[in-house]
Amino acid sequence: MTYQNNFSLGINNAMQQFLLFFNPIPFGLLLLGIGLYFRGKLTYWIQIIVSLVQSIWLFANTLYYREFSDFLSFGIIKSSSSVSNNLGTSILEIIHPTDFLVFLDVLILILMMSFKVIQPDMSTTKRRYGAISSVVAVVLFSINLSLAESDRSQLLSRTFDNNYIVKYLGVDFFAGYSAYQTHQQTATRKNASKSDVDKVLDFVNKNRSQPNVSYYGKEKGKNVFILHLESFQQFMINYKSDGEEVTPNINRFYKDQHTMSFDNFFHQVGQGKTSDAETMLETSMFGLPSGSSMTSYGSSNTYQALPAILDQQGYSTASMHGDVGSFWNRDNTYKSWGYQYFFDSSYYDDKDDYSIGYGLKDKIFLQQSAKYIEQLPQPFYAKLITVTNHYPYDLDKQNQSIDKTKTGDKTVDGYVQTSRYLDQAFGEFIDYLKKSGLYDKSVIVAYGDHYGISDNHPKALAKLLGKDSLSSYDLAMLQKVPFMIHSSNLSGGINHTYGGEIDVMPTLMDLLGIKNDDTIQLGNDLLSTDRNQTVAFRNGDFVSPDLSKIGSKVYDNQGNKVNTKKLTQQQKDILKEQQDHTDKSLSLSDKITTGDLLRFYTPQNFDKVDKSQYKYKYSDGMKALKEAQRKKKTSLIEQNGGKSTEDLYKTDAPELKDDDE
Ligand code: GP9
Ligand code: MN
Repeated sequence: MTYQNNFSLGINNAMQQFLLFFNPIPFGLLLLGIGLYFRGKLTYWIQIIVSLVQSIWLFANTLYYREFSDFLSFGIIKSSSSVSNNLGTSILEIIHPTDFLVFLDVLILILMMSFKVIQPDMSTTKRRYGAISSVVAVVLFSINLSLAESDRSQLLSRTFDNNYIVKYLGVDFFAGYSAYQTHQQTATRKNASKSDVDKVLDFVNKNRSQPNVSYYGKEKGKNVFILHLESFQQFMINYKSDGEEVTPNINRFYKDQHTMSFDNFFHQVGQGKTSDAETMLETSMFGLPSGSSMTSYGSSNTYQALPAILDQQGYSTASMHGDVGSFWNRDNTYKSWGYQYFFDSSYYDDKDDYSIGYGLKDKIFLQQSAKYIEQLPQPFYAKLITVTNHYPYDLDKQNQSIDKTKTGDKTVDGYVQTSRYLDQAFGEFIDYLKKSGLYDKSVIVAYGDHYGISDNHPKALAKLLGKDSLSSYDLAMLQKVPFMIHSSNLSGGINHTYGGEIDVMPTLMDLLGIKNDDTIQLGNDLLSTDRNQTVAFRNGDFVSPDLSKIGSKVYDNQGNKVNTKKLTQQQKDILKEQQDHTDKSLSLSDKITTGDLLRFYTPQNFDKVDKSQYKYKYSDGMKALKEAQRKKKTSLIEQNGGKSTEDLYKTDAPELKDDDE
């Protein structure tokens, strides 16, 4: 019942339906059978405890799935210290009373035992029953596994999607599998060697596209802003709610004559959500099939990340975010990526009503960021991560300026309100950049990190889009997020190339004129003319300008299902090549990450990052910033004759108005 009601596993045929019913049995038998190795009452209590543990596992997965559309892996549990302190904010909103029904069996069994409705039969619990049930369990599991493989080959060797594993083999198997994987992590790193890099280089060099001569180096030496727009989807661009434009400022930026906007740009995140987006943007590597690459490997791995590369080109580099530094293990990962500064929530004034959900409200966060931006010696690379437009899309009354939508789905209806708020904050920030002069001295990149409304709300989403229903193809197209590059010397327009987050780093490096012909990156420059336009999703699906593969189905670019048997040989070859490209990109990315392969390879002109040189504690960061300004007198404040530009920043944040009075 939990499978059917709480997870969307994409059941396509009778076999899958059958396996969904069947797969709890082998493991149920195996685990409950443990009790049969014991005698008397103990048998029953062991079985009750086994039931309880399974119920807890199912319960935890139900809650986790509701927010992340995925299962709880041991990778995530292992990293929970950095996630848990924030997850609490929305957990109560996730729980449904019916979720507790998974404990019903345990409760009934305990009552029956306590009131002696069940009388343990001391004479018949023979040990061989334990052995028999174990053997039967193994046999049933073998049947399960071979039926699964016949329906979906390479199920376990590819494992791009945890949903597949649960659909075919069950949540219990998934638990064991994921525990095993975590244990393997340690071993994988040990087993990796220099020769593994050759295969990677082979692929990467073939995939590398030629930079476009009309763009290469065009933005050399300019400041770079990365504006990370939380959960902001492409469909919000020019979207009207009840006739009212929701995000006028972002829309204006999108259409600006100096903005290159991409309308076939996809997020490619997995379970790591924001952290996956950051990983792709700044390392051109994918996140992991499960868990977050930043939390699992960010502290220990070797990287050749964008901040480090720019640092070595004379840039100041900073990430700013109104949440605690430990979230997604940023405080460690950023050191490996070579960020000189990480202005986390400890750098920002926080009063009672300044924060909501995961951190500082965007208007307050961006306004306070100005005082750090103006101190960075130019050129700088500054990433600002917003967060108010985050599930569950709550916003206090005083900040609401548009009505909720009326789909009836609580998770969905606040989305336009927080998007509007994000838009206003964005507008205020852009105004400041204009007034302070930074606007013309900077490349401003703005992008949405991932979906806001997950595939689990198809009905509400369809209503928002004015459609009757949404197909799998429609849902895949809804994974588009805005990607915009603004600079006063660029001529803007809408670029239709297919690409995604993995492609941002090579694009920026080419624009900035940084040699990029021997690095290990899995994306390619969005402005190149000879680029591969197959966009890999983290689950192994892909989309492209022609054919797309979603789930087990192939679609044309109008969203019609394609009968692959009727394709021409040439089309079949292309399709296969696209699947290979997708599989290879993902699996090589995983090999690089899990084997920490970059420790064996350093591109020319790149100095290995020394993590120990970075300290992000407030006092250390401020000391370093002071020192940097003394050495290099190119910060905005310096150019402004030592006078702060903070008063140029205008915000209508109601929380700050109260302060003045
Ligand atoms: C928290 C924020 C949210 O710091 O970046 O991350 P997400 O839940 O979107 O992955
Ligand atoms: Mn996010």
